[in-house]
Amino acid sequence: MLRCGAFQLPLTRPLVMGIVNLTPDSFSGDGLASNTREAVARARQQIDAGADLLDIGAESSRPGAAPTSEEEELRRLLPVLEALGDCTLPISVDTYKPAVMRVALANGASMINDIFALRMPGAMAAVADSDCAVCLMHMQGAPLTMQEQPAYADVVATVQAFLRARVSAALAAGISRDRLLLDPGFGFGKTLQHNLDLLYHFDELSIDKLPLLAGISRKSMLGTITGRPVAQRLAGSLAAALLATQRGASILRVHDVSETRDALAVWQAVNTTEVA
Ligand code: 9MG
Repeated sequence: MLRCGAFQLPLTRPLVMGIVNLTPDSFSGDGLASNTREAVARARQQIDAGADLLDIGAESSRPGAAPTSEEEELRRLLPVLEALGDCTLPISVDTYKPAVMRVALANGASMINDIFALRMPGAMAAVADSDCAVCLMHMQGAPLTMQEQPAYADVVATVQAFLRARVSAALAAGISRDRLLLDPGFGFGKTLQHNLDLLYHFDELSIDKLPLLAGISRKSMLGTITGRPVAQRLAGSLAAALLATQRGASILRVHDVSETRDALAVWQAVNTTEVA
C-alpha cells in the first residue's frame, strides 16, 4: 500500500500514472486560459482512459530544457489544480521546488514527483510536513546538460547507492516508508546502454522492497532503438512498460493510458491464470 495523502493506493496490480504536461509546447492555444482548458481536458481524458493517478508537470525536464521560474511554474499549475478540485484520483505534481511543493500540496496534490529526489534545500521539509507520497528519482546532473556526457563506472550500482542514500535521508527527515516510491530515472543523464542496463536489472533497484516507478513512455531511448519519431513510439512504449512490469514496476508513468491498460490486462491475465 502506498500512502498518498488521503488516498491509500493498493499495489497489488501495476498502476498507471497518466502524464499531463503544462509546458507551453504541449498546447495549441494562445494564453493561460486556453492552456488551462486544454490541460484540464487532457487530465479528464487520462482519467476516462483508466488512469489510477495523474502526474502534472509545469516545467520541462527534457534534455536541454532550461529551468522555469517558481512564479511561472505556479502560474501554469495553480489554475489546473483548482479546476481539478473535484478529481477523485490522486494528483501527483512533478516539481523539485520546495515552494511549488508546498503550494501544490495545499491545493489538492497528494504526491510529489521529484526528479531531484528532494535534494533542493527545503524540499525534504516541504514534503515531511505533509502526508503526501513522494517519488525519489535518480538523475545525473540537471536537465540542461545531463545528456552531454553521461558516465558511470557501474550504472546499476550507482543508482542503487543513490536511491539507498535518498531513502535514508527521507526516513531521517520523518517521511515514513509507506510514502516512498523509487525511480531510476530513465533518460536522465543516461546513454542508451545505461537505460538498457537499468531496465534489464530493474528488479534489483528496489531498496528495502519499496515500490518502483518506471517512466519510459515515448522516451528517446525508444526512438534510438526503433528509429521512430516521438509520435510513433506507442509500440515501443508498451513493450518497455511490460518489461518494467515483468521486473517489478508498481507504477508506470505513461502518455497512452488506455493502451497501457490493455497491455497490462493481457500481462495480468497470463500472470494470474491457473496453469493446467
Ligand atoms: C517528470 N518525469 C519525466 N520523466 C520521468 C520519469 O522517468 N520518472 C519520473 N518520476 N518523473 C519523470
